[in-house]
Amino acid sequence: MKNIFEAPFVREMERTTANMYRLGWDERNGGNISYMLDEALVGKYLDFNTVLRRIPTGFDAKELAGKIFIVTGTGKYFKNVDDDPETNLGIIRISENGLDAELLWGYKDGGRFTSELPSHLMSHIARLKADPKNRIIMHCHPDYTLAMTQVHEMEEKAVTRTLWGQMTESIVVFPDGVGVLPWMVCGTNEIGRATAEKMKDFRLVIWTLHGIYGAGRSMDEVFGLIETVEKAAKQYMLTLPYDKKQCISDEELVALAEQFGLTYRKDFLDLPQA
Ligand code: 2HA
Ligand code: ZN
Repeated sequence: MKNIFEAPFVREMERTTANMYRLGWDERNGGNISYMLDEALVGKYLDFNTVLRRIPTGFDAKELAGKIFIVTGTGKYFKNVDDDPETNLGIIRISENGLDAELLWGYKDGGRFTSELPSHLMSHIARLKADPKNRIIMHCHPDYTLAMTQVHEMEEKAVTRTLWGQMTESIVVFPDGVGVLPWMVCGTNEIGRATAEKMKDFRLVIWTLHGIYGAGRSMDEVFGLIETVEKAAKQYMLTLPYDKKQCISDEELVALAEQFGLTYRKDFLDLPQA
């Protein structure tokens, strides 16, 4: 067996959580990541016959039966993952009946996966239908995105249009736009179902007065999505007190979309009917 502490997926979780903490996206125990792993790769590091504990998932995750995830722990701080991955992370396999997570490694202090696991697993199910190569769900609390949810109308066409209008990269990076949920109690199956419903159409879902969810094939993709939304929200919030002279117009967004060959949410723009 190879050394699990040198596994690329453990290193990726360490690096990513450290970067997110450094950017201020994950205060205290804020944020969580789940990353669906390749079984053959995990098999080089762990013995699948050794199940350390069984932990109820809290809902029926049968659609993911047998799938293996590395997941941040509940109550754990992103700033500590790099120093002690075996306590702050866990590797789980969804049981055949979908009701349990079989712990294969980690949560060394008796801990368990993030309280947001239902939102994560339901989002994985939704994203895998939209993109079979999806692997990662990431949640965090970036400052300007969060601030924007206090002052902006929280409707997805309006939020997406504002973010696209702030800077050129926005529509290029998230041409599919952002989904929006109203404030809801977190950690519940209800917010999980609502998030997953949005994930059918969006890789990004903003939770009003809470944070953001991102989905993608790789850490770079998801991190980059959230980073770009946060940067656009920062432009919006930094310029909010001033008399704004311009933002990118609908016609200019169309020109960008054509230049980059984007499949984008045309219904989020107000263009004259052709
Ligand atoms: O894990 O961010 O939404 C802490 C949270 C809950
Ligand atoms: Zn949160």
